Formats: sequence, C-alpha cells, structure tokens
Amino acid sequence: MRIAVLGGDGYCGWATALYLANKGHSVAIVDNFIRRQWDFELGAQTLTPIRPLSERLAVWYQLTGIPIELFVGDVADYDFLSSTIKTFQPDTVVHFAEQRSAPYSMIDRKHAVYTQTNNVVGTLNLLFAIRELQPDCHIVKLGTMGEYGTPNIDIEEGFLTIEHNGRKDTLPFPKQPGSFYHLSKVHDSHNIMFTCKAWGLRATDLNQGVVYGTVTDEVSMDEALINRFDYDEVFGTVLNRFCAQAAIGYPLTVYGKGGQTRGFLDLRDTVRCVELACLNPANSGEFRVFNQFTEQFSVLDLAETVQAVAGQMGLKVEIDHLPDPRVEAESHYYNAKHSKLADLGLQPHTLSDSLVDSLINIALRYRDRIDPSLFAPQVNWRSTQNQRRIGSE
Ligand code: NAD
Ligand code: USQ
Repeated sequence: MRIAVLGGDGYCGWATALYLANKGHSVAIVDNFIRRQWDFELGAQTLTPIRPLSERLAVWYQLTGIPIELFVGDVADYDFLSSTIKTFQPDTVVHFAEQRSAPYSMIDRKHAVYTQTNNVVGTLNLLFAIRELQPDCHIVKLGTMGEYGTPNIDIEEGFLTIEHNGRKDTLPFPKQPGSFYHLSKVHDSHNIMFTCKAWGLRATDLNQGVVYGTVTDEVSMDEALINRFDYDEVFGTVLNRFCAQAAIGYPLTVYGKGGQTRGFLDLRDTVRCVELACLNPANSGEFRVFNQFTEQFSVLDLAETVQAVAGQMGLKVEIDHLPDPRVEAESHYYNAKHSKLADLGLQPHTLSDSLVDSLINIALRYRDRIDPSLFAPQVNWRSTQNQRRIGSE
C-alpha cells in the first residue's frame, strides 16, 4: 500500500512512518518542520536529542535498505499539498500534521487563530486534494478523545442512537471540547463527515486518547532514529511529564484534585491502530470513528503509579496538587467505549510498572537536558494575559 504520512517528523508520525515502512508499505513523509519551530518559540526542547529528518531518513535507509520519500512543505498550502498527492498517488493518507497542544492553543488570540487555521485549513485542503486527484484514497485522520469532553453518560464510538419525541436516529455523539485545539478537531470531524456524504470520500477518524512512551521497535534500532519525548508544560503529555519529573526529583504536577480521567495508550499501540485502520479501509462514502485508546486512568492514578515505581528505583518523589490552569472537571464520570480497534485485532500494551520504569530510565539517561523551569504550568485557560517568555500579544 502507498501511504503518505502527513506530520511524519512528529512524535506519533515518525514512529508510525517507520513502522509502516518496516511492514512493507511504500511510505512518504510530508512535514514542514513547524513542530521544531514551536520548540524554538517556547524555549523548549525534547528530552531526547532528535536528529534532523534528512539524517534520520539516511540512517534508516542504511540500516534497512527501505526508502522513505520526503515532501517538505505546508499541508495548509494547497499547491504544495495537491502536487504532493499528484506525485505520490497514495492509497491511504494518514493525517497527523496539526498543531496538537491544548495549552499552545490557549496562549492568546494569535495562537488560537493559528491553531484553528493550521488544522482546519490543512484538513480542508486534504479533502479537496483527495476529491480532485485521488478520490478512492482512504483518509485516516487523527482526531482526539477530547472532542467528546467528559459527559455524565457513557461515551460511544462516534455516534449515539437517541429517541426524541417518539422518533429515533443515530447521530454524531455530542461534542464538548475543552480547548481551541480540541475544538479544531471537532471542526475537522464535521468537515470530513460532510465530504464523505457529499463527495463519497472514505475516511476514518481516530479519536485518540493521550499517548505515552517514546519507543517502538523501529525507533530503537539506532540512536539516530530516536523519537521525541516532550516534557514541557505546553507539549509534554501527562505521563511522560511525570516520568521526567520523577527522574530529577521534581514534585509531580497534578493539576487540581487529579480526578481528571482520560483514555491513554502506549505509542506502540498508536502505530498498530493506524496500521489496522489502513488495512481495513472505510467504504466509499463512509465516515467511521474509532476511539483509539486502551485504558483509562485519572491523573492522580498516574501520579501515584509513577511515585511508586520511582520509589522502587530509589527515587523519592512528592506529588504536588497545583491550582488547575485549565477549565475542566476535576472529578467526573468517565466510561468511553473502545472496541472497534480491538475487533480489528489490536492487542494492547497495557501500562505496566516495567513501562513506567523504562520511561523513567530514559529520562534519567537524558536528565542533563531537563530544564525544570519548563514544568510549571504557565498557560491559564481563564487568562487573557498569558505572559510567556515567547511574548504573547
Ligand atoms: P507532533 O506535534 O509531535 O507532530 C505533528 C507533526 O506535524 C510535526 O512534525 C509538525 O511539524 C507537523 N505539522 C504540523 N502542521 C503542519 C502543516 N501545516 N504542514 C506540514 N506539517 C505540519 O504531534 P503528535 O503528538 O505526533 O500528534 C500527531 C497527531 O495525533 C495530531 O493531529 C494530534 O492531534 C493527534 N493526537 C496526538 C496525541 C498525543 O498524545 N500526542 C493524542 C491524541 C491525538
Ligand atoms: N495534567 C496534569 N498535570 C500535568 C499535565 C497535565 O494534571 O502536568 C492533566 C491535564 O489537566 C489534563 C490531563 O492531565 O486533565 C491530560 O493532559 P495532557 O496535557 O496530557 O493531554 P491533553 O492536553 O488532553 O492533550 C493530549 C495531546 C493532544 C490529544 C489529547 C488526547 O497533546 O494532542 O488530543 O492528549 S485527549 O486528552 O483524549 O483529548
């Protein structure tokens, strides 16, 4: 299968591109390196020293003999994207190429507008390019579990059957996103659903939970293939952050009570879920939604797990309850369905003590690169004046 991985220089995209290439697919990476630019803007860097993409790809080729094509450019630039689709002629496009940080989108007006423009325009361009040039191509789009928010009922996979005034219908599950970033994903989902109906496109929306880990078989082949491990308050996801904090004895930054419960998955399952979606495409005109996570935890559960594992490793770690900088429920009902990927054959890597142990060990290996000033939350959802070192408006 010819698979274009948009956003293939990023955290999930890099691991996925190598995994799919190793499985025998013809893979192209499309990226404009904007993620590396955001690190410069924020004065942050990944814990792991990632190499330039050209070097990563050269080492990959030396090690495996498997070529990965590269198209450098902006998905939100239609001329670039359409010429890439025309040249590569993908059977499947996996679309990771968005601004994916909720805090980044909440810095100020400029960052909110940027996030929604980058994400919504990029996805719209993709829909138009596929319609015009490659209408049979399957779009595998990374969405988020955060589209649903935390309703006081069970969360279904994309759709809910409801009876209202004696009539019954199956409708998109209600969306209650919690940031301008999460809202951008809702807007994408609506645009994709509409174009499947109007133009007969085929698409799978992967509503992914919070990802943890950094390692897959492929990225561990060589130091030059190492993947991102973000730990800063803007881009670091919670479990990775806690492991980096534990490594240097920084108190774990639980926001509020820590009852915020989310779906989580190991990066090794991200790559497999994407593969399963590619191998089992949606039908023409079909818009499918899969909830892509394997287990749910509260933030406090995770902090206590990291504290216990760190303790076994001889690291003393405290748990801090900081005022929650976000507007979100700190204790709530949460029960989200996630059976569709399991039905296709997903065998999850569950969060074991050994995984937490190995993540803390990676953080220990690179501890000299940790800047503790990047741990404290600075972006506040309620504030219009998020005074960051990057100088918001
Ligand atoms: P990331 O920021 O590490 O990677 C995104 C990549 O896309 C970067 O390499 C960036 O340079 C590129 N990109 C962004 N906008 C682009 C554009 N306009 N043109 C070309 N390239 C562009 O993010 P990630 O963690 O790998 O997430 C990938 C996708 O998965 C995102 O859509 C995100 O919303 C989704 N997701 C991530 C997580 C998570 O926990 N990391 C969870 C759920 C969903
Ligand atoms: N949190 C803490 N302490 C921290 C960091 C986070 O308590 O130091 C809490 C947050 O308040 C939130 C939860 O942990 O309640 C998750 O936060 P996160 O930063 O790990 O993840 P989130 O902002 O939700 O975003 C991440 C990805 C995003 C993806 C989303 C999936 O960055 O791209 O869409 O996970 S989901 O959460 O299902 O929406």
